[in-house]
Amino acid sequence: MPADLALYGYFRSSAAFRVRIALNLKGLKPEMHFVHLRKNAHHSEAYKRINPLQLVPTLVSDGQTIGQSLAIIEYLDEIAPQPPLMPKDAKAKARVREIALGVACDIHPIANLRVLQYLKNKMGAGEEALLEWQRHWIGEGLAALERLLANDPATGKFCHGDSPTMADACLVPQMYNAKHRVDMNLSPYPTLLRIEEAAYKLPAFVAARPENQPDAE
Ligand SMILES: N[C@@H](CCC(=O)N[C@@H](CS)C(=O)NCC(=O)O)C(=O)O
Repeated sequence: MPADLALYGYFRSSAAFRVRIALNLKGLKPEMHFVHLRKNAHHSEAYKRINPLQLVPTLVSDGQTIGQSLAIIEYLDEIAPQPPLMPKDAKAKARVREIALGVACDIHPIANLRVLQYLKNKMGAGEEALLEWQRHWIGEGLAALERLLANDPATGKFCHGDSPTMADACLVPQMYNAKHRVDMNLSPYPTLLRIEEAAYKLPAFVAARPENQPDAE
């Protein structure tokens, strides 16, 4: 267990939401630093030194900075193995990563703040077009995940088996964004909704929600 742990995040960030879920499941309480994305705090010189990519979250563990939510979650799983968020079996681990990356690589980046700002400021997209963009790409991604999970016997109460893994830590924040940020109808994704419901029965997922953070506005 590291002597000190700090998390740089933002209440609305779904990548930080993933890490908060993992920390809560493991009972870890890092020192929290809030990076106000809407006020461009992630572009400050000070934060650029902490995370050259200028994105949240960043974990600092005994002086080492770690960016990328999935790298952080796998790191946490190694330093605090209980409860495990990654299966041991190679095929199972690949499946958990496949689902997690389905969110983190194929859905989330296309609707990220900087992409939306570019579409708005450089391409002249209006509010309706921005919403349409997000709903389209999130819908494509969730439909793919629904197909992946629906008829696979490896899917249990959660994305993989009956306990939460890194896959659930990615799926639940993406569902939150779809529902609360862009007001999507999620009924075409019954398996995903069922998993989300199971997740929110656990306090670790509830406590990680944006509105439950100290910097929530
Ligand atoms: N792949 C990164 C993505 C991190 C990311 O995109 N974070 C968003 C918040 S959810 C951010 O910092 N956005 C700032 C921006 O787009 O300017 C991860 O998984 O940590």
